[in-house]
Amino acid sequence: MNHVIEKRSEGSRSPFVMNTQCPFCSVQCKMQVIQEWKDGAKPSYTIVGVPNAASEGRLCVKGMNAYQHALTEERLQYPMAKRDGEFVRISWEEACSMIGMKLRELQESYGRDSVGVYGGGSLTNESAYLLGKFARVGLQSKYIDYNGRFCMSAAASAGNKAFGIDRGLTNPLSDISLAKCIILSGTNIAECQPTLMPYFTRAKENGAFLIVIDPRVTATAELADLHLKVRPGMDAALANGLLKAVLEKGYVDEGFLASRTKGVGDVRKHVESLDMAELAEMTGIEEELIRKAGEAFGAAPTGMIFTARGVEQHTDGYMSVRNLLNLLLVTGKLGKPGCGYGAVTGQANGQGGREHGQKADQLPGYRMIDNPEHRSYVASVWGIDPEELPGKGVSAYEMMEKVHEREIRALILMGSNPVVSNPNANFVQEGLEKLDFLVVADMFISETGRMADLLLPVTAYLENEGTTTNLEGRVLLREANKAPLGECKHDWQVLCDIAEELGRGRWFSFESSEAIFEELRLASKGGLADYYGITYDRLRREEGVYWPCPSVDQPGEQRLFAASFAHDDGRAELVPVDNHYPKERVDGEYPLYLTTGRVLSHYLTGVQTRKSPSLAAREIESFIEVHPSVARKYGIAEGSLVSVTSRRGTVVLRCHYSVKIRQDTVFVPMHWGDVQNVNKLTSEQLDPTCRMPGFKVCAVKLERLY
Ligand SMILES: Nc1nc2c(c(=O)[nH]1)N[C@H]1C(S)=C(S)[C@@H](COP(=O)(O)OP(=O)(O)OC[C@H]3O[C@@H](n4cnc5c(=O)[nH]c(N)nc54)[C@H](O)[C@@H]3O)O[C@H]1N2
Ligand SMILES: Nc1nc2c(c(=O)[nH]1)N[C@H]1C(S)=C(S)[C@@H](COP(=O)(O)OP(=O)(O)OC[C@H]3O[C@@H](n4cnc5c(=O)[nH]c(N)nc54)[C@H](O)[C@@H]3O)O[C@H]1N2
Ligand code: SF4
Ligand SMILES: [Mo]
Repeated sequence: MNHVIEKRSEGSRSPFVMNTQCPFCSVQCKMQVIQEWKDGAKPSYTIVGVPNAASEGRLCVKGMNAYQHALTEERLQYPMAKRDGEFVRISWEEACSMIGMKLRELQESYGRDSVGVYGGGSLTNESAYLLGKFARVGLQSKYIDYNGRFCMSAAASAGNKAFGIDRGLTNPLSDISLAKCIILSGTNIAECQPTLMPYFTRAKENGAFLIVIDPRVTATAELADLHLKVRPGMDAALANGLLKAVLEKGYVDEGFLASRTKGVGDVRKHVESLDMAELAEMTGIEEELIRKAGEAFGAAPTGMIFTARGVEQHTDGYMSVRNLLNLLLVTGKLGKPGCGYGAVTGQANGQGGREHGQKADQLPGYRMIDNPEHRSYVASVWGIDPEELPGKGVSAYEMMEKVHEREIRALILMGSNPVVSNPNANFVQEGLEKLDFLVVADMFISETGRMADLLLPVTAYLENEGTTTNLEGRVLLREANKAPLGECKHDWQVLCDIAEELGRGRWFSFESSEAIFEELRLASKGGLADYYGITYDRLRREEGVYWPCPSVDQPGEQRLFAASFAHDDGRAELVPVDNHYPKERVDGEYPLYLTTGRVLSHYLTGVQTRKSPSLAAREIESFIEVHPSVARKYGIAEGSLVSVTSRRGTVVLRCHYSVKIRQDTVFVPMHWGDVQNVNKLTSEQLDPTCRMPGFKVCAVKLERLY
C-alpha cells in the first residue's frame, strides 16, 4: 500500500496510538488509529472502535478505512497556483498576497459583495464559526452559504417553525429502544449511519413496530415490519394519509394538543377534506397499508419519527417534514422518553455547521442576521458597529446563479465540491468558469479544485483539533494527533492569514482552535444554540455535552420539549399541508423518476473515499439501479452501459438490475463526478421556504449504448 506515508513522523518504532473520531458521518464514532512497524519499513494500521454514548464502540467500513485518505501522499501539501493551465507550487506568502491583491481589486471595482464564501458541514465548529465571521467582518460581504443548504435546510426550517428550535434529534439515541412504533422516512440508516442500526434492532427486540418509507427496499427497509414503497416526491400526501388514519380512529392526544400546541383545528379540517383513495393513488401505496401504518403509529404508547434526505430533498421538503411533525404533535409523541423527532444529520458536523453563521441569513448561536437585537449582540462580541454587518445573502445554489450573473466574481470555497454536489451541475460548472478568481481550500484536488486559480492545502482530521456536534446535538472534542502534513494549514488558520492580508487581522488574531471556541461560546450565549456552558476542559472530562448549555454548571439538555416548546408562547405549531406533486413530472419523453442517494462505502462526492484503496475497490464506478422489467423494455442488459438524460444533461452509467426498486423509478448514487455526475441531470428548482433543491426527484429517459 504505497499510498501510506512511510515517514516515521512520530518518532519511535513503538506503536503510535491516535485517539480520534471518524471524519465522515454525523454519528462521529470515536476510534483509535494505531500505527505500528511490525516488519519492514512500512507501517501498518489497526483501527479500534472506542466505546462512547453514540456508537458504543462500533465502526462501519468507512471509519475502518478513514486513515487511508488522511495518510496518503496524494494529498495537497503546499499551495498551488494555476499558471498557463497547469498548477505550480507556490509559497503561502505568495498565495496570501495573490488573494489580497485579487480580492482588493475586485471589491474596489465591483463592491464588497463581489466576493463570496462557500463552506461545508465537514468543517469544525471553530472553522465554520470563523468562516461566517470572515465573510461578514473580513470581507464585509453578504454572500456566504454552505453545502448544508442541500442537506439540513428543509428539516431545520421545519423544526424552527414547528418547535421554535432545530436540533437534529430532539432526544438522546438511547430513547430509540423505548419507542414502540418508529417511522423511518427517507432515511437509509443501514448504509448512511450504520453504527446506529443496533438502536433500531434493540427497539424491535423490545416490541417496536418499524415502518420504513422509501421507494427502494434498502438494507434499512429490510428490517421493517411495514415498508411503504412511496412514489418519489409524494411524502407530503403520504403523511396526510397517515394523519387521516390517525384522526379517523381517534388516536389523538387532546390534552397535549390543547395545552402544548396551536393550529390543530385547521389541520383537522384539511385532512378531513382529503380522500384516502386519492392519496393512495398519488403515493402509489395501497389504502390499506397507509391505514395500517397510521393506526400502528397512533395506537402505540410511544413513538418516534426519523427523516433524512429522502423526505427533505424536494421542492416541498419543508412542508413534507412539517406534515410528519403534525403527525407527532397530533399523537402527542414529543418531549417524553421514547417520543420524539430526529432529522438524521448527515455530515460530520452537519449539526454544528448549521448553527454558527455559515448560512446566508444566520449569525452564531442560531441568531438571525436580519434581527436588530441579534445583530447588535453579535457585533458587540466581534467589536464592530452593527451597521457594519452586511445583510442576508442567498442560498448555496442561488450563489451559483449570482456567479453566472457575474454579481459574484470571486469565490472562496472551503470544504465542498460544488460542481459535483450542486443540482444542475452543467450550469454550475459553466458559472464557475466565468469567475475572475476561484480559491479552493481542500485536502485534495477535487473536480471543483481542478477549476481553481489557487489551491490551498488544509489539514485532515488526524492533524486538526476542533469540536463537532453530532446528530444528537452533542458537542464532541476531537484532538489532533499528528503534525500537519507538508505545508498544510488548518482551515481557521487560512482564514486568519487572509484576513491579515486584507488588513482585517485584528478580528482574526487566533492562535488555537480553543481560542476560537472561547469566542464562539460568547457569541452563542443567550442564542437558541447556546454553547456558553461548554468548554474544552469539560469536553475532555465528559463524554460530550448537549446544547443548549447556557452555563458551565449545567449538564446540557438531552431531551427537548419536556415542559415547553421554544416559541415565545411555549406552544408547537401545526399547519395544514397540501398534497404536492414534484415540480418536474414524468411524461412521454422523460418517462421515469430519477432519485439519488448514497451507498455504504462512499462519502458524498467521493473525493475522500475514492482516495482510500479499500473503499474505492468496493465500488469502483457509479451505476443506475433499474427494475429488470423496465430495463428489458428498453433492451438494456444487466451490466451494460446506459445513457441517462434529463432536460438538463446526460450521464453514462452501468445498469444494475434490481427488483427492489419501484418500476416507475431509477436510482443513481451521488459519489462520482464528470460523466458519472448525476447532478448533471437534477433540477435547479428550489423549495420556496428553505431553498432546498429537489435532488430526490426529476424525470429522465434511458437509452442503451453500444
Ligand atoms: N455511506 C454514506 N453515508 C453517509 C453519507 C454518504 O455519502 N455515504 N453522507 C452523509 C450525509 S451528508 C447525509 S445528508 C446522510 C444522508 O442519509 P440518507 O438521507 O439516509 O441517504 P440518501 O441515500 O440520500 O437517502 C435516503 C433514502 O431516501 C430514499 N428516497 C428517495 N426518494 C425518496 C422520496 O421521495 N421519499 C422517501 N421517503 N424516500 C426517498 C432513497 O431511496 C434512500 O434510500 O448520510 C450521511 N452518511
Ligand atoms: N444528487 C444529489 N446531490 C446531492 C445530495 C444527494 O443526495 N443527491 N446530497 C447533498 C448533501 S446532503 C450534501 S451534504 C452535499 C455534500 O456535497 P459537498 O459539499 O460537495 O461535500 P463533499 O463531497 O464532502 O466535499 C467536500 C470537499 O471538501 C473536502 N474536505 C473534507 N473535509 C474538509 C475540511 O475539514 N476542510 C476543508 N477545507 N475541506 C475538506 C473534501 O476533500 C471534498 O473535496 O451534497 C449534496 N448533493
Ligand atoms: S461513517 Fe459514520 S457510522 Fe461509519 S464509522 Fe464514520 S462516523 Fe461512524
Ligand atoms: Mo448531507
